[in-house]
Amino acid sequence: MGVVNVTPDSFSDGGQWYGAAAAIQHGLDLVAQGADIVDVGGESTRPGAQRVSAEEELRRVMPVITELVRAGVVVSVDTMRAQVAEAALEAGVSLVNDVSGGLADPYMPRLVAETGVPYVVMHWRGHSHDMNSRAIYEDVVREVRDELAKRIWSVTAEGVDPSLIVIDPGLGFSKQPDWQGPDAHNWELLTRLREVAHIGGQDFPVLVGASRKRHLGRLLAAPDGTPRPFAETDDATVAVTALVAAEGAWCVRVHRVPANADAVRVAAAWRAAAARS
Ligand code: PMM
Repeated sequence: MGVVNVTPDSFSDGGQWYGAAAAIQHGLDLVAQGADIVDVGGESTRPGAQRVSAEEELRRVMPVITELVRAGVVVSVDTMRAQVAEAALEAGVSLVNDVSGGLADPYMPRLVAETGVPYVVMHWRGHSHDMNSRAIYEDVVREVRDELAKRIWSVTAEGVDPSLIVIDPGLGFSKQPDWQGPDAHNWELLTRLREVAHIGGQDFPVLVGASRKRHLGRLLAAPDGTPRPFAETDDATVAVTALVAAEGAWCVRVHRVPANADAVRVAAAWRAAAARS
């Protein structure tokens, strides 16, 4: 899954694809580079971000979604708002990626249920403006899994087909970016994805959004502790992609597609060979 953030302020690529024409071209480029899905979002979720209005979100994403769908691209909409998801679905998106897992907008699960599209339910503890204050866990894997289980029960009670749910541990969302010590939340989740995804006796498909996140910049910090800038963490993202794809992740959400697409193919060959032996 390649990312098109139509925002002026996203964490990793804010402003680069803010204009519709640039965003559309970028989406087409991502597909040419090997993306199976293009994820279009109009609201930044970087830590500390304030919300934009639904009107502004629609203004940003709709021209891009409409054009990419027209070009035959499989598009997902990255939104927490049912109003935006509904317009995007009418325009032909194939998947709803809701980082709040149905918590931000009570109308979202019913809409998804009615349209019968795959639904990415991410682990989320609240909006970005103060999400870091919620990054407190005794056992991050157990708590993320339990909170995802509650979301799954809740959205299936609203009619969402469980076979269309994809779960996401929500890397960087109310998670500390440390790479060692008791608060290495993202790394613990990454290394125990199978446990996170085993809910109610079922193994849910998993989407991983590690690309350019702060835990990579922290890991690769300079000797004086300055984090590596996010645009220089793409190689580390590829390493994570190879590892989680080999573990069976369903999808990785990435900003730079080519090397990640190669890593996914390596992992697929790896898994196939392992299954034969
Ligand atoms: N991360 C961001 C935005 N949308 N969606 C899913 N499902 N998972 C994620 O981890 C995720 C997401 C924020 O990243 P960006 O602003 O760098 O694109």
